[in-house]
Amino acid sequence: MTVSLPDAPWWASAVVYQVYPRSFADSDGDGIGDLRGIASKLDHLELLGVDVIWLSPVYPSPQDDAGYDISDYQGIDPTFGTLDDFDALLADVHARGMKLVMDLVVNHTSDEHPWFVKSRSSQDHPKRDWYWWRPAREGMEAGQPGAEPTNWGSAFSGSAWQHDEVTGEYYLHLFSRKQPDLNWENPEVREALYAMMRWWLDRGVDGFRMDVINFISKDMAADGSLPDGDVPDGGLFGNGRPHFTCGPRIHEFLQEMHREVFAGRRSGLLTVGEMPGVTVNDAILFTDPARAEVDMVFQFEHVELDHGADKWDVRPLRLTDLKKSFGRWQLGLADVGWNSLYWDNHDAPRAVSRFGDDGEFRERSATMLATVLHLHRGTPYVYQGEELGMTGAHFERIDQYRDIESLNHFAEALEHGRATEESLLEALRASSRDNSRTPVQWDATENAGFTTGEPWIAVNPNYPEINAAEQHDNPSSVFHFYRSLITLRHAEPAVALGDFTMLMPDDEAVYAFLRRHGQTELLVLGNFSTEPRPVLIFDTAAWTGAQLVLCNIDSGAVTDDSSLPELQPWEARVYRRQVG
Ligand code: TEU
Repeated sequence: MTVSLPDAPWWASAVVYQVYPRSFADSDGDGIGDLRGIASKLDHLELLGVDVIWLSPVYPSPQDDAGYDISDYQGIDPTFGTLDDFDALLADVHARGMKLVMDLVVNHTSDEHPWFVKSRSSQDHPKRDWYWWRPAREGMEAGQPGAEPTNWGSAFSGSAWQHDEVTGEYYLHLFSRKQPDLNWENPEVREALYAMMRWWLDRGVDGFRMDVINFISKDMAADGSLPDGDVPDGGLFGNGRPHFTCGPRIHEFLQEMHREVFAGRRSGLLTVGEMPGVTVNDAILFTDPARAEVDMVFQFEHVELDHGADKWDVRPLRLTDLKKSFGRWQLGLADVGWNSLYWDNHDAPRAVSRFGDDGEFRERSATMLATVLHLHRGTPYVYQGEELGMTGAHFERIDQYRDIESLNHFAEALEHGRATEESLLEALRASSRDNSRTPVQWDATENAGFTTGEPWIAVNPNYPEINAAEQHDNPSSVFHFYRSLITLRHAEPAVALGDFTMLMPDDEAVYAFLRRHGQTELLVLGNFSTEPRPVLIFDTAAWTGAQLVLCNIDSGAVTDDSSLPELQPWEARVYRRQVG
């Protein structure tokens, strides 16, 4: 049962589940997941208890970046099904009391989108200015090395500019060559995108997860030029990020979008902006309800704490850094705005393999990570398979990878002699996006029950042990633990709304905090290590006799002693007491 919380937005007590359709469930044996596959697994999501499904892109797409390169915003890729399949899925999701949120990818389109095909056709085409076309750098000839309009690198290796033979100009693509950036400076572009968004809302969808939405406003000078970025030591390209992250018109664009698309619509919609590089101060502005921009943002700080020079250079996570970061976000958005909470998604390696122990303590570390995350203030997101404690792919060979970012990085680093094949494979094993893109493990039959065909990416060979069928029947499984966490958020206002106080900020192994709402106080404890660890909080005696609400060790901890028992490896506990 979900308690209704007066004065609180509905999503304070909601949990969102991300479906990455290629890897979720395949209904027709082509090896790629599809809409009917998703429909066939709604029982699983209903049993889990999630409130909202976020569907990664299912639109027509050449699939250069797994669907984040869209060639038609108002259709469904035949690989995934039809609009009728979509409507049927949406109706079923609604009938089960859940909502469905679409992925909105409007920083860029596919180069095969008719808008870009027209834009590329000539310098005079009315759609020319819908994208970022620029001539070669002054004094240089188009196509020459270094003649790109700016020195920015793309997120997927190489320059962010592509020379186009048809007109001799360059177009901007912050991601792949097949993902040209839309020019949001042009009001016609914005109007076309808003109309498309209204069309989906009219169809019944419940909101949008907005892909790299804080990149849409670029730092353009009055003469139309864009600035060069600083080149890091030994780097091949300049860093353009400061020139397009939360750019000068970003708030204006989001407020306009809100007015044009969301204002006056039914309540119960959800908007979440994916925002790499967003700071707490930016996030307060983006999520202040009075400003009418978005409900919440995905920030990236906590998933970059283990990065060295870049994402391929992984360092061990210092727990104190994680606490500092999460603590700052909790405090920053305590009064105004709202946090979203996540470990995993289709771009990140799985947290159980990254911050936990995916060997001996897989279940315990997966459930500990989940407890710590879900008990923060904010809306938690569960990425498919996370609720099963699925582990990273850790592929051995380059031909097992499918992700454009991974493949391009491998090729570029080898070409420039920056690393050996062996060290690159090691970096991919830790950080590749494909780690989390392997098919959902439904049961112990061939291909984990994901497909009857040849899966587009290999199934993790551990599926006979880690799969949904086994966990549905096993009350002490990771799946049932996630259910308990979701039930707790639904039922306990202190989880949804309580104040947050970090405890033990300097401890490198134990994550501890309080949540307080009215007379109810929760104590959350998680051991991020394989050693037993003491709980060193000021008033342990106050917790004598407190109710143990949740624990990830079957035998459970007892509190009839005047101190809190030490935490076992990767143990998590949540206590509740009444105060004042
Ligand atoms: O991701 C944006 C983003 O900046 C990263 O998470 C990105 O994957 C980065 O390169 C990781 O190192 C979004 C989507 O979630 C991602 O799947 C798309 O590839 C990207 O935008 C482009 O649409």
